[in-house]
Amino acid sequence: MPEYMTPFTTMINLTNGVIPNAVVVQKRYLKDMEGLFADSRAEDAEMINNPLLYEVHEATNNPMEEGQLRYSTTTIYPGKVGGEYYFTRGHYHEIGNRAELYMGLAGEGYLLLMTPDGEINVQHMTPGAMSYIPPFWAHRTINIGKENFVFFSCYPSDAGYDYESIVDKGFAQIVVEQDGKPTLLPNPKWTK
Ligand code: PAN
Ligand code: ZN
Repeated sequence: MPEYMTPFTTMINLTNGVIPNAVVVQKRYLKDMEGLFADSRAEDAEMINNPLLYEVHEATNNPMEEGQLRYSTTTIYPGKVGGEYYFTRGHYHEIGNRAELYMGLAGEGYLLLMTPDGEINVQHMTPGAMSYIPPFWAHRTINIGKENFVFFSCYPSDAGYDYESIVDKGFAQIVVEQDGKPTLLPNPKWTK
């Protein structure tokens, strides 16, 4: 006989991403992102202010076992470091074949995806956009607007996070403001 978990419902504020009874709220400041922005001088200069770039509200602590799901919201604040829009650290899933679903709730962002070979894919996310992250793609979200960019994520509980590969190599492309528009450029720090 399986042990039956009790079903439950979580309330989510669809405009600001707040989950009132979140089990974990993570706040990521610039100092948590050291070395990730392409313009190191701009990053160093901004470190004095150490702005809050984004926060994650985790709705559950469902068991980290195959078959279970977890879900969360992420709010990325508007801002730039050396012309590069604020983004999440980005990761591969530790168990590489685990997929994920994102849904845009407020504001405007890019979902930047990359295979281990450095192939890049970009999805434009606005409220209602449902973006699928297939297995094995690294993923990072970027606020390309002037308002908070808020999205919902749902992922297998056992997916895990591989941040180290991104810290070591970065993403092959960056998103910077050029002529007032978000523009993809090769990342000068990228190493294959
Ligand atoms: C998301 C991310 C969240 C924050 O829930 O964890 O948006 O991004 P980083 O984890 O890269 O800092 C997700 O993709 N979970 O698997
Ligand atoms: Zn993920």
